[in-house]
Amino acid sequence: AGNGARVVSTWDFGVGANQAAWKVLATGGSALDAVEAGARWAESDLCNPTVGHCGNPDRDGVLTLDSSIMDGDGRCGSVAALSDILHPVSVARRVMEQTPHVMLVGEGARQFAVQQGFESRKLLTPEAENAWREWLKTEHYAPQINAERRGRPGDKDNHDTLGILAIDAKGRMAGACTTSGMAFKMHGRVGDSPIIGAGLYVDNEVGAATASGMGEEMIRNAASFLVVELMRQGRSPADACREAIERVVHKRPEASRTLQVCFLAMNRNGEVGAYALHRGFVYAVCDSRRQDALLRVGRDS
Ligand code: SD4
Repeated sequence: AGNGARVVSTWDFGVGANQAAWKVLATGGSALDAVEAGARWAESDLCNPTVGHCGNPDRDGVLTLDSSIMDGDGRCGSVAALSDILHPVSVARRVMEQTPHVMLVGEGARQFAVQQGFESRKLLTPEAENAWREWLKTEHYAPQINAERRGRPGDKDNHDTLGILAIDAKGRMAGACTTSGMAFKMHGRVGDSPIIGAGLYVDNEVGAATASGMGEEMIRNAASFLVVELMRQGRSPADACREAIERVVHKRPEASRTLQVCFLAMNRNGEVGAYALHRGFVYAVCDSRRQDALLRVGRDS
């Protein structure tokens, strides 16, 4: 399709997510269907210790998933601390479409998913359980900067979320975000990914933004909303992401030395930009010209 459709995703596994989304966009499908398809791909990816099925558990050994989805017309839905359901992004979409609410959490979210026909089953993989048992030996919780990713599987990076943004042939935008959150987080901890405005924000009139990295910093700064509002004021996607990073640093200069924060944005014209606090952030772009582009962004801290 030589249409103006485009999809962008965080991290190297974003290439696969984009390709799943592109199948929808290339045949004239909606941005909303595309981002859901891309996020579902990541959630079933058997090599990813930070999203969906193969995610690492919390410090109590429980795998809890966070996800959100947002349409450019302002509709949105999310789930947080959801257990035993393979596709949280699809549950988030049901929350958006089938309930008067935006967000369901924990056991209530799981019960809703089951009512909606999702299968409930234990998801923790043997690898994730081993990683957790290993972690229990020291119980040392120290999220680290995503230094250069070392390739997968076997990659030990503690945090990587799939954030995916799309614009379809009709110029409609949508986004989704899905993650198992920080490995070995406190039980009940919710990150930015399911919080509309923190890990994800989409507005057809302006553009869309998503975040990856230390979720607490995104929540503190309403960061994805901030990126979209900066674009509304006329910044390019890249400039908006850079300015949002500067805000994070300004608020917590000390913490910023050791935390990673990454933003990815696309405006309503399909222009893409990204920025990260530290080196190592990559993002994937897919449109009618290229389906597997992976771009690097970042700077030395
Ligand atoms: C979180 N933002 O739960 C997620 C984790 C992440 O790259 O994105 N890591 O805080």
